[in-house]
Amino acid sequence: MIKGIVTKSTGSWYNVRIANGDIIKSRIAGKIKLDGLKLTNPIAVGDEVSIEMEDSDEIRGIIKAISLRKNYIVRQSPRKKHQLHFLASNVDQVLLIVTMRDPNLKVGFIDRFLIMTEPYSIPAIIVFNKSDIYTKKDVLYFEELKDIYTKIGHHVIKASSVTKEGLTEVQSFLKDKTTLIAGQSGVGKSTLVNAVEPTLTLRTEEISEFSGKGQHTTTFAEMFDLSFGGRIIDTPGIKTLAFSHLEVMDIAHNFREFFAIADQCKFANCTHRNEPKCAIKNAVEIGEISHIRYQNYLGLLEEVEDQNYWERHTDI
Ligand SMILES: Nc1nc2c(ncn2[C@@H]2O[C@H](COP(=O)(O)OP(=O)(O)OP(=O)(O)O)[C@@H](O)[C@H]2O)c(=O)[nH]1
Ligand SMILES: [Mg+2]
Ligand SMILES: [Zn+2]
Repeated sequence: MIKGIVTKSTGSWYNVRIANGDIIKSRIAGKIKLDGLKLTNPIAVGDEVSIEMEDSDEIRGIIKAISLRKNYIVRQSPRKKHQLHFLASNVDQVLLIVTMRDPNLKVGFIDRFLIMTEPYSIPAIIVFNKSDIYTKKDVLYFEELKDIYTKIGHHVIKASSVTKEGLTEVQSFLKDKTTLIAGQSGVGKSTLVNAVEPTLTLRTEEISEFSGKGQHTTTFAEMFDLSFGGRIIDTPGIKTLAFSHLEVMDIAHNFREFFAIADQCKFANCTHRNEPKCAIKNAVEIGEISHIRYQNYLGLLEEVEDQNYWERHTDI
């Protein structure tokens, strides 16, 4: 058996890079499950796998085993509600790319995304991209969001592949790390990667073609080496993030600044809504916790509860 790292996953076949740098196109033997969860793609980019070589012309490796993962990021499959979809595994950090315009930043998107990285405390660097097209109002809103996320321990960078603002900073974060690059479709993920790593030529949308609708240009997650050290995983754009596989407490535990003081709430199972003597509501009132984060939190709770309600009541 040979060990390698999965550099590309399409769900039906996988590229596995072995020690000498060769890429072996591989498939899975049998069924592989993750903690009993249903996955659309049981193997993630970033997985360390053991393969056996096979004598055939097209697909040449059979994945026999997956090494224990240090961490992983999963989301609900956009197509199959009851299945999960791997974004990547064994990453050091995530570069979450957003933009105020083209496409407009969806309210709550950042907080929804962070729900996926918090279970393993994967550091997130939030890049506000396309700063070259921000209006004065956008910049003010950016400053406000920057304060919110910096305060809870995330790095925030304003960047543009057009003016090159922030690119050196992005580069210094990427150096010697394995970084998942994620964000809504059309925010400029691939363009930014190409700009900080000139040896790469990831497919991007032409500026003139861009409709603001955010078509998917990158279709599969793929890992690339950086010439200055480190690796990145370019991923397809995220259209929507749903969380029907989660419970109310999963949301509460993954808002880090809420979790940090939740032991001061009167009730141990406080959901921080209408309960008396709630430390989180108090912190929101005195401005210690961001109002924006709190509103997004409430929205997520409602969504998770609605979904769970309908699931329980359609099964009977
Ligand atoms: N104004 C401006 N446009 C940009 C910038 N970066 C990228 N774009 C444009 O935004 C569009 C989308 O860029 P991509 O790099 O393909 O976006 P992506 O996030 O990789 O998209 P998907 O692969 O579909 O998820 C293209 O038209 C780019 O030219 C930027 O810094 N400023
Ligand atoms: Mg792309
Ligand atoms: Zn509370």
